[in-house]
Amino acid sequence: GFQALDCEGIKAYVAARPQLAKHVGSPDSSGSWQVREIGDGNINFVYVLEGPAGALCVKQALPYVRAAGESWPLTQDRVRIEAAVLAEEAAHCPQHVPALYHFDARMCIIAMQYLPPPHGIVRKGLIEGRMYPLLATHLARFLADTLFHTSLLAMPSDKFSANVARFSNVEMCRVSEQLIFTDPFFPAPRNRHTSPQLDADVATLHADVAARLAASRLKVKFTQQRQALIHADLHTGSIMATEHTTFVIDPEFAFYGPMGFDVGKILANLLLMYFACDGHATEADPRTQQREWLLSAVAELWASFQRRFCKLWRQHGAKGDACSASLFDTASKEGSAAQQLAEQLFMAELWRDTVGFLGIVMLRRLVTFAHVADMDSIADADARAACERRALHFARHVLANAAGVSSVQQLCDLAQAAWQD
Ligand code: SR1
Ligand code: MG
Repeated sequence: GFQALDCEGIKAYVAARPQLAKHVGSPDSSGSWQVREIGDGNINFVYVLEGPAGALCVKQALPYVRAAGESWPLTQDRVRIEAAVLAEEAAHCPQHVPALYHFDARMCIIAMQYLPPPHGIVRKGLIEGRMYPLLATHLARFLADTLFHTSLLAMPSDKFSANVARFSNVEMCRVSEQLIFTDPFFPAPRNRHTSPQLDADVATLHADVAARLAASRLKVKFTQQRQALIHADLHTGSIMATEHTTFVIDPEFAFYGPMGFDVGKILANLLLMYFACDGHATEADPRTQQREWLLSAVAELWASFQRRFCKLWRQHGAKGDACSASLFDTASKEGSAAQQLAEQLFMAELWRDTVGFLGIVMLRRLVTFAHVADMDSIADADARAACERRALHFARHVLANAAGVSSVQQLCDLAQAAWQD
């Protein structure tokens, strides 16, 4: 049966499996291996093993939420999902996904490629003031490649339906439905906001009919729309990067859902950091450059994603082996114009979803369970409250008025105006 392992247990587990041990060293050398638990997320325990031959990352899912303890049970099937999704993502975008070496359903363990320093969690890097020149381009590529290739645009409907069933992740989705779409509008038991200065703002949110209506529309979309295999937790804590490389990790929430949720979630997290920048400013580094870079990353990510996705659509359509992808023969002038129209309509709807999702995702990180360190780590309480309030008002505005935010430039202008408030 299942057994929760500690550092020594993980070492013995790996040493007993030659195919895993080879990444670290010979089992005989296991006495000299270093093992440490490095998980800083809300859900799992993550270990790094280092030995004479190299290093390995091992993740174990316990039957509860790490950040809440045993009072909050959580399906361990999330490990199966994570293993299957890592493999699926790697089939479409291997350069941005860590290699999966091992999956053990009984012990709820996966082992994967260790990403050595200077790789680090992007959220931490951003809080320290780092910028990642290739992050937006890489994430756009990851999103376009994984979302396009797992959608109906790229495969026939029988294969698509089988995928939807294979990646069913009902219990993890219910966590997101509750925390993201419902709890922001009620004094839910697990809710908290860090700064008491926000008491009145939170009370206003609980009575905000327009924001709640927008959130319920998005909740329906999140629950019903089977558009592509989405990562579903694509925040800056789910990304490891250097200046040159980017890896997306932790797809345990993945399922067939709306593409806009992935795009919106990552944009939301870049914008949360944008609003947090002032709270981390020092005389030596006023964070002006980082703030500007974050907005340019938001704009670049969307533009680059759109380009890449439409390019894949055209390339795939030209092969003529899919269903909706081959609606138009782009070799002809008429077909090409029709395809362009199809792309515009598709992207207009996706953009509206993206804006709404980014609004609700920002809100929940400020007022429900599981915050972001970008805000929570701001030491000065008044500075933190000011950052949080600007983010909250911006998020509420774009959530309730998503249809009126017609371009990524307008989104960035709104963010800048909210920051200047
Ligand atoms: C109980 S889970 C809370 C949050 O942690 C994960 O990283 C997801 O973002 C989830 O919403
Ligand atoms: Mg995670």
